[in-house]
Amino acid sequence: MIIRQAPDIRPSEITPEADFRGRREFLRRAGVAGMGLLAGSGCAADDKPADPGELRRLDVASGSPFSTDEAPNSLEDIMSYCNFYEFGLDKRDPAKLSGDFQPRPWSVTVDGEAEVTGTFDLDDFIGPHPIEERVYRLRCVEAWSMVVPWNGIPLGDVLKRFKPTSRAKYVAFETVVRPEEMPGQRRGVLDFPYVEGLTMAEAMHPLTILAVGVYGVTLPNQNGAPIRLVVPWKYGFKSIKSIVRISFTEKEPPTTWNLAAPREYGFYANVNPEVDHPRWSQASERRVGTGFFGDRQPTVLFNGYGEQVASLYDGLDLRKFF
Ligand SMILES: Nc1nc2c(c(=O)[nH]1)N[C@H]1C(S)=C(S)[C@@H](COP(=O)(O)O)O[C@H]1N2
Ligand SMILES: [Mo]
Repeated sequence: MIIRQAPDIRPSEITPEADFRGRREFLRRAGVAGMGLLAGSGCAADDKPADPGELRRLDVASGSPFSTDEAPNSLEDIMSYCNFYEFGLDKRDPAKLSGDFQPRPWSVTVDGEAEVTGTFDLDDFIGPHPIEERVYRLRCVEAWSMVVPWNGIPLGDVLKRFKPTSRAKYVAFETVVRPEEMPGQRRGVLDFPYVEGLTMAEAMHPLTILAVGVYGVTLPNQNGAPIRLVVPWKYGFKSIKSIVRISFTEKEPPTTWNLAAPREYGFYANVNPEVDHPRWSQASERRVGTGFFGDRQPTVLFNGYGEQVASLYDGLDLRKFF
């Protein structure tokens, strides 16, 4: 089992970015030196994020060649500025309204075109894989971005264990449905469950991970606890949160934002500064946590991961398959 039952730490005890480059030192001091994560958020008293509960420490191997050395956003930024419509539409809703969500115990069902299928406890599901740190850029289709030090496991390594058949051409993902714990699901702004999908080649690509933590602790509820996808060269909406089902399919699976607005959101959703959203430009992005409003910077094709992933799309018209 990889998620250690180390002494629980409260989010208010975490001093992540301060010691980001000295992980061991950070973990040693995490229980002692609190900088008041939530207190520092500048929220009014009636606007306080919910206590996201226990965040447990993870054993994480850092130093991945896939990590960017750009400055990561603070854990406070990452936890307080979220998209997770199951908890509401406002960026602050997931932090404020996810306190009742229970990310443990958790199980993931694997089905479809594979030799091994079934429902697995999360610890068994991720257990065989060492957790790696991957510091990735996250580019939302809404034209803001962050840098997030995820902790996770390569999706491809996990999928191989289930021996997909030759008919498996895509991988579909589904988020949990729990209207009692997820107030946004009681209001039907989107058709839930939230669903997403990747081609098999995208799913097997070494950049694609299942994240189970951030900054060396288990994922906060608002960031997709206990397990979410991270596909750094695609718009953030592909990185589906709180996954309960993974299905190997022969046909391209439906995806939530494509179903909601097919002209605005395609299946591929590769970050591309030259393919504008019908209602706004994708040429630049606002980096959350810089400057007063966030400094604008140019957006890069495939979110800067073109060297690794461009060959996946050889011969594909990126305007047509947006
Ligand atoms: N189930 C689910 N997954 C989701 C979303 C959502 O609303 N529901 N929002 C997506 C969008 S639009 C983005 S930008 C990222 C944001 O991840 P973060 O809030 O952890 O930064 O999550 C994605 N995954
Ligand atoms: Mo997004």
